Amino acid sequence: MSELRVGVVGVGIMGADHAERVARQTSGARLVAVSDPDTARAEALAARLSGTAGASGAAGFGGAPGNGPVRVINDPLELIAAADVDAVILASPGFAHAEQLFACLEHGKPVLCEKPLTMDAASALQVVEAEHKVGRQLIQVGFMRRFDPEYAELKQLLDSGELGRTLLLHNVHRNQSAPPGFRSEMIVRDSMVHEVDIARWLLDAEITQITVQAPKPSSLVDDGVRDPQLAVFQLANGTMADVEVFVNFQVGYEVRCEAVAERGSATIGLGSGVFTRADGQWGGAMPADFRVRFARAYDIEVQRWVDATVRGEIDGPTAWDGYAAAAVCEAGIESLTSGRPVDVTLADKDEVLG
Ligand code: ISE
Repeated sequence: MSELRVGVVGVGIMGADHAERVARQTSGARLVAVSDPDTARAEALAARLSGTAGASGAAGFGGAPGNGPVRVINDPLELIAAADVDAVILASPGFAHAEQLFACLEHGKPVLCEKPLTMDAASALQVVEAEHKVGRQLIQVGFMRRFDPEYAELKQLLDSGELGRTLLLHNVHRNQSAPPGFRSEMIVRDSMVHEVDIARWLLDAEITQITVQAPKPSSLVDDGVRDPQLAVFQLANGTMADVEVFVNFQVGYEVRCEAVAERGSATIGLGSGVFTRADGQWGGAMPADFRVRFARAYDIEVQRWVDATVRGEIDGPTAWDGYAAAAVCEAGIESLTSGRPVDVTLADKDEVLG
């Protein structure tokens, strides 16, 4: 396969960002098709990205050749089945993922699926089982933080054992504002899910129990929305993590993680760029959203997904990771309602994948 022909399903904020990334700066790949229920949006994007010249010399990449034409295919299932689409990026809303993932598996199409994998643990497990039947890993889940250079360095440091055994994580996840209609359970399933994956990855164990509680809500959020939220995870190896998620923080986008180990702690996300000290104040700029803060992570994620797909592999979070996160979030939403800890019971991995 000389050049991976990629189709993007769903070209809202994240899908459009990925489409642009593939068309302009991912080497070894080209954007051939996009699909979105908002056809005008899809048409406009296709027109903008058709024939894009490669940004040669873009940081970290060898540049891409001219992109060529991008067509709009209204039906996402038709895009997935199309003979000239080798691989798919799914950036549609989570509720559409299950059907589209099954279609990718049916047509043997490698897929980078934005989180959440699906809306609940049962359907996520069905996806894991269906992929296992295909006999090849075709699904990679878009937990892009694993590709962020700061998180990757933190993981390396913790795995090196230099600080002794890792005991716990403190996480902060703040968005400037959430889109209209972003409900309490979406804060768990669409935002906190990143910390669910990060905790499993950094602490190297499954989450066995989750508690989600909420203080009085910000007066700036819609009635009934519980924002911010505080969660505590217990992991199978005895480690723990806490998370504050506040998706209407107003100020800007901020993601921090402090790992506490036996002989020290390490913190990431303190803000890069220029820090100033002036007029009795210190500080720097905050990015407005995740596309800016995690731009490099998304670039690396998509480039590595393309390279692995060409080799017939995946290189990142698996369908199992997506399932485990879905199961934790389902329990988290239950806990948010009851205020009590909820146990997470996963299927037996060896039995499912053995
Ligand atoms: C969004 O969907 C993301 O994936 C961002 O990384 C996250 O910070 C945000 O809270 C989500 O809504």
